[in-house]
Order: sequence, then structure tokens, then C-alpha cells
Amino acid sequence: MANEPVSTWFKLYCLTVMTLVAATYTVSLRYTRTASSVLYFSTTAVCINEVIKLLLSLVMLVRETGDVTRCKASLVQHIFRSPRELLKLSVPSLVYAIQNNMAFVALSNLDAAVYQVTYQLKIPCTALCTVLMLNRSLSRMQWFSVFLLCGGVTLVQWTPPESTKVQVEQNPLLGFVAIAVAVVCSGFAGVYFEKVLKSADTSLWVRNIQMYLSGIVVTFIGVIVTDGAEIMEKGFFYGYTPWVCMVVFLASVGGMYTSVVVKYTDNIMKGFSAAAAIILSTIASVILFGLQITMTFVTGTTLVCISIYMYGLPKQDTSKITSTHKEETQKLTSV
Ligand code: NCC
Repeated sequence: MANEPVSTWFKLYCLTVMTLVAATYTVSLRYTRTASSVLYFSTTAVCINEVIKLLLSLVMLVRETGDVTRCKASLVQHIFRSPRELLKLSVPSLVYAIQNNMAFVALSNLDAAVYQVTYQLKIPCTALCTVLMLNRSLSRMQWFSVFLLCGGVTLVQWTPPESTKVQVEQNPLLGFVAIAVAVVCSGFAGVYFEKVLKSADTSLWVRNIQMYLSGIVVTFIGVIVTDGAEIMEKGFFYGYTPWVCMVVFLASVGGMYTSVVVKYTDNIMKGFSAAAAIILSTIASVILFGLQITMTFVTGTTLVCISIYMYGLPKQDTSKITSTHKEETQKLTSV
């Protein structure tokens, strides 16, 4: 399963769904946090999200193994007899739990457009984590293209901040701090998960189950510590409207698609491909629904295209330069 080849169309499909879900998720989450004065507990939403992802991953594992008996055997081997692996996966699950909670804090205090734009800083942060944690190197050109992409996506996604009145008080500073934390968490947890996933032949669904199990524990502790007293009074599902259920569902589906995308590409490519998917879906909306294209969109698209081209350029062979440099230095020191 680990190196099972998949078609480019399948990758493109996963990327497009992931990106569309992420866009819908951000807007719906913002709506549920600001449109009504009856607020649900965001910690419970993050916790339920982990439970749904665990159930979905179990279904996928049954599909992958072919039947329930083999699925059970796989679970016994990888869950009950592998406490070290569970511990390993508890690291990203803790970091993702913080990140997912931060998204609620940020979107409760900042406009969705401002959030989307600032959150793009995760692209260079992910690149930095990839270099540091996976020992990959990026040429100067690739670094430049990463920042160019960040700027391009910012312009492509830019929509004027909403002018509608929100029902709750907002604290923009808290919102920006939450985004900063989310950016670092997204980069670190994404690359950590990728490292664990690609360092062994273990199935993606098993890795997900390992991660979501500790995710449930961690997020449940978050529920008790943060909102425990109020939940005892009002109930776990207080304030859950159909919109809130949709947000939880989108978060689960988005998370599952993210894991598939990381499996078949990598975290930096996820950033680049997500940008391409945003552009393609906007162009599709222009053709299908007659959406107006703005100058900012065109500029952003141009930057994204240039950045994708630059990122793909072959790296300069610096090894030859370095060895010639070493020889020269040796000659000089021997003199
Ligand atoms: O920020 P981002 O992803 O890197 O966050 C990754 C999300 O995927 C979940 N995940 C990751 C790995 C894995 N094996 N299983 C998972 O469930 C994590 O729990 C985390 O929620 C992006 O690249 O922009 C992306 O953004 C999120 C989301 O929009 C932001 O985090 C804002 O809250 C998208 N998630 C959803 O749309 C629900 C994600 O698809 C893409």
C-alpha cells in the first residue's frame, strides 16, 4: 500500500476536494462563530471531529484489508501490540489538536478573508520544517518560489473583509496570536506525520487510526479542562445547529483528504497544488456561474504560476562547485 501507484487524476481529485472543503470549512466555521449569540463549545466540535475521522479510517481499513477479520488482525498488531507507535503518533495528534482549536479562536476574532490570507504563512513554515526535519534541501530559487507562492495565494484568495455586523465581541490581537500558533503547528505536525508515514510500510489508515485515537484522548481532555463546568450545566451538544454539524463534517472530510494528499505528494507540494486547485476552481466558477474575475485574482494567479514554474526548475549542481572549492582550499592550506 505504501508505494501503491495512483494516477495523476486521482491526486488532482483529492487536491481539489481538499481545497474546496477547506474553503467552505473556513467560511462556515466563521459563520457559526459569529452569526448567533448562542455559542456551541468549539472544543467539543474538535473532539467529535477526531471520533468521526477514526470511524471513517476504520471503514477505509476494512476496505483496504478486504474483510473484518484481517482488519481486526491489523488493529491488534498495530494498535494493541505497538504502544511505541501509538506514542509516536500522539505527538502530531497533540499538535493538530492545538491547531484545530486555534482555528476556532482565530475565526471567532478575525474576518475569514484576513484569516485565509494570514494563514498562508504556513507555506514557508512548512518548507522550513521539511528542510529541518526531513533533511531535504531547497535551492535559493525554490525558497524564493515558496514566498512568491505565499504572496500569490494571498492575492488569489483576497476578498474585501465582510461588512456584516457580528453578534459577538472580537479581539483581533488574540485572533492573530491564534493564527501564529496554528501556522507553526500546521507546519510541524504535517511534516512529522509525513516523516512517520513514509518511513515505514504501514498503511495510511492504520497511521490515521493511531493518530486519531490519541487525538480523541487529547481533545477530550481539552473539552474537560476548558469547558467542563459549563458543559455539565448545558450539555455536550449545546448550541449544535445543522450548520455546526456541517462544520464538524467538513473538518472530518477535509482531514481525511489531507492525509491522502500528504501520502501521495508531500507537504510543500500540498501548498503548491492547493494553490493550483484554488485557481482552477475559480476559473470553473467563472465558466459555470459567470463569476467576475478581478485584477487581484489575475495578479495572484500569475505569481502562483511563476512560483510553480520556479519551484520545478532543476537545482544547480552545487556538489561540483563545493568539491572544486574544497580542492582549492586544500591546495592553499598545503602551501
Ligand atoms: O492547515 P492544514 O491543512 O495543514 O491542517 C491539516 C488538517 O488536517 C487534519 N489531518 C492531517 C493529517 C491527517 N493524517 N489527518 C488529519 O485529519 C488535521 O487535524 C488538520 O485539521 C491546508 O493545507 O490549508 C489545510 O487547512 C485545513 C484547514 O482549512 C485549516 O487548518 C484551517 O482551519 C484544511 N482542513 C479542512 O478543510 C477541514 C485541510 O484540508 C488543508
